[in-house]
Amino acid sequence: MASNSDYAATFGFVDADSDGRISAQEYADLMHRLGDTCTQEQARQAIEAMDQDGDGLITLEEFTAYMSDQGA
Ligand SMILES: [Ca+2]
Ligand SMILES: [Ca+2]
Repeated sequence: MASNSDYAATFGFVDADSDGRISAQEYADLMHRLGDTCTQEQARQAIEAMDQDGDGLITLEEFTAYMSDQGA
């Protein structure tokens, strides 16, 4: 089972500009770095699935809650 600090490390990896929020653009960039194809629409939907307050950005709290729900 992953700890919160593991989530924070993963979050920091995705948060390319280190502003404490993951945007759809950062998510798409990560997918591209991993060699995956990800359209802006797919990135937006992935963000929407994690976004709890509807601001279109993922905070560490939202990310951790989502990952915990997945049992990851
Ligand atoms: Ca960011
Ligand atoms: Ca949010």
